[in-house]
Amino acid sequence: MQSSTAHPTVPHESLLPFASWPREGLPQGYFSDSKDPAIPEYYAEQGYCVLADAFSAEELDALRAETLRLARNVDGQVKGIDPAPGAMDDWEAQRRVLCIHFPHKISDVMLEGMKAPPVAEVLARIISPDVKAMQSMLFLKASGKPGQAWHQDEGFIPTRDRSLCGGWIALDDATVENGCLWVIPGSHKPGILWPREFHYDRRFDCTHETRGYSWTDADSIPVEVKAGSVVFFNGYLLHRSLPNRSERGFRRSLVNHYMSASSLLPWRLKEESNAVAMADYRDIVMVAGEDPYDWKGYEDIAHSFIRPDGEGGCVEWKNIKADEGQEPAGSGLSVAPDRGQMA
Ligand SMILES: O=C(O)CCC(=O)C(=O)O
Ligand SMILES: [Fe+2]
Repeated sequence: MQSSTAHPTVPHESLLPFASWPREGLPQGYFSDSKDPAIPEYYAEQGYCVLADAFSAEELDALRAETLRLARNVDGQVKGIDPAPGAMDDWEAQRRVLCIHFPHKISDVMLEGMKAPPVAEVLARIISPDVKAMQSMLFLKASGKPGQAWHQDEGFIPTRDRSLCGGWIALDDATVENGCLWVIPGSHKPGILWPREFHYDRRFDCTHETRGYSWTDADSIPVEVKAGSVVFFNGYLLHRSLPNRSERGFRRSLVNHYMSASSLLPWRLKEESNAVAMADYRDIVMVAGEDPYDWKGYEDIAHSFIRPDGEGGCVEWKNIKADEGQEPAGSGLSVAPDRGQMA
């Protein structure tokens, strides 16, 4: 497998933050200009790319301040946590939340982040001129919080043309130590969705893990990025993140999911609906170009909620009552909460 790091033989876990980067400039696959002509080919071949310095210091400050406001849940719009009492300090208020889903539905600041011009520009070049967004996640991931096991986002959010793309905006420097994204370059290419199963690995949250592909963890690379960078990754690319092992801090990131606006989106179907072929989730935000389906109008479906972080065990861990760490045969039959939205 091709690696984009300068020293692929050194175990990444033992390196200081950014130590695997070249002495001068950026690693392969990282671009500082959203118009760089090499971006589309790199993304098509490797399944990911990074735009450095996409957000200014002021924009990052605004996104972090809004992250704090949402984590405090001042107006009670985030399901799953109580509004933070006045006496609770900012660290504790943010530490209690691993990830807020759909922040763009309750925050104009997050909505603007989703539509940021440098992000839209890259998307229009790697997906299609017409781009829509349907989902967002705001990770806070304080020290000690888990990562998310190997998965492919199209297994959660199905496009019809394989155009799904994550836009992972780093609000803090993301490093191996604090739980940056890891990817298996090129794993999007077969266009296969491998099976996803329940796991017993406490390094990860309760979301199911993808298995059955031929790569190993040794083929994966960490995508360390500076705050303000955006990691773009294909919906079929195998990716994961490890726990935040830093002493005291957050690994905050706003992740938005985008796709071509010319594909229907058969996502979050109502149970009574069997008509998959024409199903089209319309709680979307246009980010670039035109919406060929604007005649359908738009809907307000998604609500903001927090992701279970596995503290106290996942639903399956409680149901199966196996010994700690022992994965029983036949696991993976039960269903994780909200699994259609975890991406
Ligand atoms: O940042 C993470 O921990 C996981 C993010 C992820 O899987 C995604 O953004 O699709
Ligand atoms: Fe993901």
